Amino acid sequence: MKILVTGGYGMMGRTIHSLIQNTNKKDNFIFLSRKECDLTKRNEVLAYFRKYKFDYVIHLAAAVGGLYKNLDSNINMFSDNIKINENILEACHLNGIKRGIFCLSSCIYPKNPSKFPMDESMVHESPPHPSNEGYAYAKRMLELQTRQYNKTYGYQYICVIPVNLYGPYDNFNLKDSHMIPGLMHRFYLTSLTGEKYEAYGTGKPYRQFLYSFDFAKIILTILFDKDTTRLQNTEPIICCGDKNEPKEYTIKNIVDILADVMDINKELIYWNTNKSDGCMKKTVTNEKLIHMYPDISFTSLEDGLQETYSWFIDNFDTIRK
Ligand code: GFB
Repeated sequence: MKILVTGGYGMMGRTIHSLIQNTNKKDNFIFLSRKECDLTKRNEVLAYFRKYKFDYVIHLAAAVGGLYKNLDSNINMFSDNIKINENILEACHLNGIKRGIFCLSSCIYPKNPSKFPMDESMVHESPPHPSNEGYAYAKRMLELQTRQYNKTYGYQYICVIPVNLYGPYDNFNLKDSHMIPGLMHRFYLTSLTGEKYEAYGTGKPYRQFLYSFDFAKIILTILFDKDTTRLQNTEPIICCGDKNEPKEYTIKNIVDILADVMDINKELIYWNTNKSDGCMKKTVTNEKLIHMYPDISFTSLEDGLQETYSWFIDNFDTIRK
């Protein structure tokens, strides 16, 4: 059995790589980097798939970034992701790949949904938040295309929709990263200068979080699920970081927890309200995932942040920043 992991050197790719190292499946995986194959180039993708003959695909590769990267690059976020997804799906179909995991994100959901928490049926209900509409519409098209392939050919192309992910191997770039790695990196640099700690926005928006290792376990559980009926014509599956009621935090809650983890004096934190808040709330429910896989467990946000910070400090010289 041969499994392709696109985005093999991103946070989730490296996390899956780390998880399978001590298993008997490790030689079945091929982790693809953008240096080996430019997924926006159709001919490169088709040639790469013809060469390796994969049985499964875990499609994680995407043009991604936090709120501020999306605000700056909605054009490329749409065009690059549309090309990547179209090329991967065509290559999967042409090479007879019948099961795959395709990664979306909770930020593709409607800006003004009919209800909270949102569930899998609401992805296309109304327009996404304008801050990342390029990325959101490209990923919504991935959901549409996988559903069409499943209906037409009986494939099991499963879309998973994680809430905000964080963990080791993340991109800690101060400008383009997501909130947790961006804050962690900036707070760390500030701690070396004794100046005040800057957080962006008002701190009022709500977010949900999922630790990268928990998400990697969910992906592998679904991929190797032997109960094919459970996965037939499966709509997307939302993946949050908790078992019961959706747990969401304000950005300020997160900043306070992170300050405790990093042993920072909260009195020295100030909010730069010239920076956009982005989407105020995008609460989704895990209910379907827990019904399908009741034994899944989750890492608490405090533990996940502690593990991420320890990894960040230990690997500071080589991390993506
Ligand atoms: O993770 P993030 O950048 O993206 O979070 P989104 C942005 C929220 O965190 C905003 C606040 O409310 C920011 O004001 N924030 C506070 C910060 N300090 C910082 C900081 O230092 N850096 C950043 N980045 N934010 C993304 C989508 O939305 O969600 C992406 O744009 C992606 O497409 C991702 O899907 C999962 O959660 O707002």
